[in-house]
Parts: sequence; structure tokens; C-alpha cells
Amino acid sequence: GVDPEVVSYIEAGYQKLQSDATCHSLLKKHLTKEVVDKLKNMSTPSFGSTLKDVIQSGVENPDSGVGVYAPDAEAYTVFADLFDPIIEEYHGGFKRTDRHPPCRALGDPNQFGDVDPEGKYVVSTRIRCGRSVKQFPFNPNMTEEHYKQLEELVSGTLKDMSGELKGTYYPLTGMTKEVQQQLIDDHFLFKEGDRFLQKANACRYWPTGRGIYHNDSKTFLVWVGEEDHMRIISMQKGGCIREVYGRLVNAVNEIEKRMAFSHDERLGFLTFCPTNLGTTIRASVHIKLPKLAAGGQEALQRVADRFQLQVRGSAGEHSEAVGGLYDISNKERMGLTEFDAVSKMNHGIAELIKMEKELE
Ligand code: ADP
Ligand code: CIR
Repeated sequence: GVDPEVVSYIEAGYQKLQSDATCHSLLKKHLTKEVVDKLKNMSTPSFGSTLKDVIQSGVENPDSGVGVYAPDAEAYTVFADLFDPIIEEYHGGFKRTDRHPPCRALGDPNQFGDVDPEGKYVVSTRIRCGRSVKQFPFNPNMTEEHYKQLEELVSGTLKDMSGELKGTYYPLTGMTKEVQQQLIDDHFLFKEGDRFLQKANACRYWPTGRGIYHNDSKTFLVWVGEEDHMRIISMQKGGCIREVYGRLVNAVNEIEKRMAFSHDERLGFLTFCPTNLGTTIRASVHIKLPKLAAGGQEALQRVADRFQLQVRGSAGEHSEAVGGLYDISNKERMGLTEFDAVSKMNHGIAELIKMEKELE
């Protein structure tokens, strides 16, 4: 059975969220009394993860947008009564009975062009996907040894990359604070001390096993050991989605020849956060739209909602826009193909630019 202290935490967490008028997370909305009572005594077969492990990030951070993480892959099934409605709401109506497309469908990158050929609005374009390496558990169940093995496996595999993908692995262990901060400021490296991840027990043994691989021009990068085991990233200045997506497709194909990833028949690629399931694709632009953003980020988000796009600040999630620079990306990642996820960003950004021009 589940430890009574864990059950108390879950019940108190429920009360805390319900009585907090400032909290608007999907966790608060979907963690009903019925769900609490049904799930509070459940645990996953392989790791014994509980509902506490799922909700604690959102309970301790009431300003979460979502508020849940999957402590292990089985959590998506055992705690489906909580995850499924959150998934449905986040991913534009992906229902309990829906299935993510069976195979990844990267499509033909040459179907895309430059979303801002004049180079007036889009500063840079980035497309990333996340992967969980099959033989390792998710963050909260990783041992220090697992982190070291993960790093060795990924950095070893990436030694095989050639051409444009050829690069070097830089472990966080031993990296100077100056180099680390410069990489973060330049939008290449994940931040440190993310309180949402910390409360989800995703930052244990930091910086062990964490690091970044990149080519010399920093257009192809791989994050190791952060929120997911791997984040595969392609980015460059300007709005040429064709080149950015083409590089990502090439990289994913090369990496998948050499490694096996956790994948589920219904949910697609498995990730630590339910917002990343399915394709795991976040295709974004860094963009300046001074007219559309005149009313601030919330006003811009309302316009972006029409195209199912998500607005973030200049330094990514939970950050502010500096100098009018916004990060706008596809929001949904499940129930559509990788190609369609990128297409939605492409289409929505083209429309936003059209609207911006009409206001000039
Ligand atoms: P993720 O992409 O993993 O969801 P974040 O929102 O934290 O995570 O973003 C990670 C980093 O990528 C941040 O430094 C962010 O500014 C940067 N970034 C996102 N989109 C772009 C872009 N189009 N051009 C340049 N940097 C970007
Ligand atoms: C939150 O709930 O705000 C954090 N746990 C991050 C959730 C992921 N955000 C997103 O919109 N993709």
C-alpha cells in the first residue's frame, strides 16, 4: 500500500490548490475530489511511483501552467484519470480513445520555405524534439550511475555524426560558470535551477550526466540529461524553416539508426512532461511583432490562440519578453504528424506577420 504520509500530502495538496485563487494550472482543474480518491492509493508496478510524484511540482509551484510530470512511463497508464484530461486540454482535444499516428512522419522538409523572406520580423528559428532512451527510467528514478551511463551512451553515439552534424560534447561537469552562462544567454543551453523540474525530482545529482553536444556553428545541438534524456535541436538565424527542419530530420534519422527510444502505441514518444508527448516537436521562431504585441504578452497570446500557437518570453518558458522579442511555437504535439506540427507553426507565423503588416 501507499505510505499514509504520501496520501496525506496528496489530500493536503488538493486542498491547497482548490483554496488558492491565484492558481490556474491544468492540475488544479483536473485534480478533482473523485480523481484524488480514486488515485491516492495507487502506485506504478515497476518503480512504486505515486500520485504525489505526479503532482508535487504543481502543488509546490501553484503558478504552473500544467503542474504534472510522469515519474515513470507507467504513470501515464496508472494515473490516466488525471493525465488524460490534461493531455486532452493541452493537445487540442486528444481524447482518451485517440491514438497518436503510429509511425513518426517527418515528411519532406523541402515543402517548407522561409516564413519571413524579407527578414523583417523573425530573428531566428528553432525546432526541437525530445527523446527518452529506452534502457533508462525517467528523471525521478535515475540513479547517479544512470546519469553517467546516459551521458556516456549519448556522447559516444554522437561521435559518429558527420558533415554538418559533426560536433563536440561538452559536459556540464567542469564547464566554467562563464561558458555555461554565455551558452544560456545565447539560447543554446538549458537553464539551471528550474524550480518546476526541481520539485519534480528531476535535478538530482546535478550536474552529473548533464551536458550539451553541438557543431561548431551551433546549428545542431543535443541536450543531455535535462528534462528529457535527450533534446535534439536544430536552429539558425532567420526564418528558413526548410533548412532548420531539414537538419533536424537528418539528425533524428541518423540518431535513430543507433539508439532505441521509449515509444507508446497510444501516446507516441514518451517524455517526462505530458505537454511533450506524441511528436515531441516544438517548432518556434524568435519574432518581433510590435503592433500585435502592443498590449503585452497576454494580448499577443490571445491572437496566437487562433492558430494554436504558444507565446513565451525571450529566454523560453516562464521568462519575460526582452526588447519585444517573443518565442512563438506550435502548442500541440500529439495527434498530428511531425510534419503537421511544423506546418502549424509555419502557417500561424505567416498569418501573424500578415496581421502585423496590416497594422503598420
Ligand atoms: P524547450 O524548447 O525545451 O521547450 P525553453 O522554452 O526553455 O525550452 O527554451 C529553450 C531555449 O531555447 C531558450 O534559451 C529559448 O530562448 C531558446 N529558443 C527557443 N526558441 C528559439 C528560437 N526560435 N530562436 C532562438 N532561441 C530559441
Ligand atoms: C508548468 O506547469 O508550468 C511547468 N511544469 C512546465 C509545463 C510545460 N509547459 C508547456 O506549456 N509546454
